[in-house]
Amino acid sequence: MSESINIWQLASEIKFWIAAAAENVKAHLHDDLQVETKSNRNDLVTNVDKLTEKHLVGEIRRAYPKARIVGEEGFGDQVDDLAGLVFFVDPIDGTMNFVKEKENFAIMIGAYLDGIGLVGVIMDVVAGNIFWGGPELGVYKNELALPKPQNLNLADGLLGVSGPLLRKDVRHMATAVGQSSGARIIGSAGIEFTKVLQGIENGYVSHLMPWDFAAGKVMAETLGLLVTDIDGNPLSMLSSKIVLIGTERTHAQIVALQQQD
Ligand code: 2AM
Ligand code: CA
Ligand code: CA
Ligand code: CA
Repeated sequence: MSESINIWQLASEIKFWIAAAAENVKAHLHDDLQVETKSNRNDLVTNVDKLTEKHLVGEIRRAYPKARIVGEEGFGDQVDDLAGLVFFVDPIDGTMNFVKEKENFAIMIGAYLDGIGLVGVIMDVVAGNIFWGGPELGVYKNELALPKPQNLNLADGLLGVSGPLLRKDVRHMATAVGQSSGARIIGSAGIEFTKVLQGIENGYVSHLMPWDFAAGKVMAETLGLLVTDIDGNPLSMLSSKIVLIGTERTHAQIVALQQQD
């Protein structure tokens, strides 16, 4: 299948699908939402999450009928291996923000071939910025190519974290925040990834599922950032982990904190 994939075309298609989905989500931003809880009261899904995933999955299936799809809300396939072309779809990343803030949420798709990232796209829906790229493309914010972020130390910049990790110094994250210039808790893995891609944050740590990190990982690695689990081990695209993304130095410093105990 690989010889038939044009990566620039694949990126354009994904961008087009996501931009159209974003317009639709924005049009319904202030509608009454049907909100349900999933694993706990902070883990939400709405009718817009489901409709958006259904729509994106339909577009992918039409263009790439042989590909398999891992979708957060269940409209994709049961995927137990990474052979061939696999799309990871997160229809609304930051559903709590979508419901409460009406901003700071993203639509994300990552495309992988035999487990290797080809293209990642993250759209910050309300800000209207689309981040896209991959190893053969470079990484862009809209039309602008992003440079490699400076290799800054933990002490010299902001650290994105998810709230639950700070409640009890889980995995020394409160300590890590104390060593940084400050914590940022945005509530959307996708938006946090875009901050690190732009060098606004030096790193980000959160317990994530593959659809939360698939798109961001492709772009981050393209820019020389490291994306692993919090102990520094490679991620699996088939399981959840506490994910650490960072500049080389920040990454090493957070991994070193884990080795203290
Ligand atoms: P989601 O909105 O697509 O569920 C919130 O801190 C960030 O973590 C969001 O990107 C959210 O994605 C993600 N996340 C992953 N697993 C989660 C869970 N069980 N509960 C809440 N957010 C989760
Ligand atoms: Ca969710
Ligand atoms: Ca998500
Ligand atoms: Ca989601």
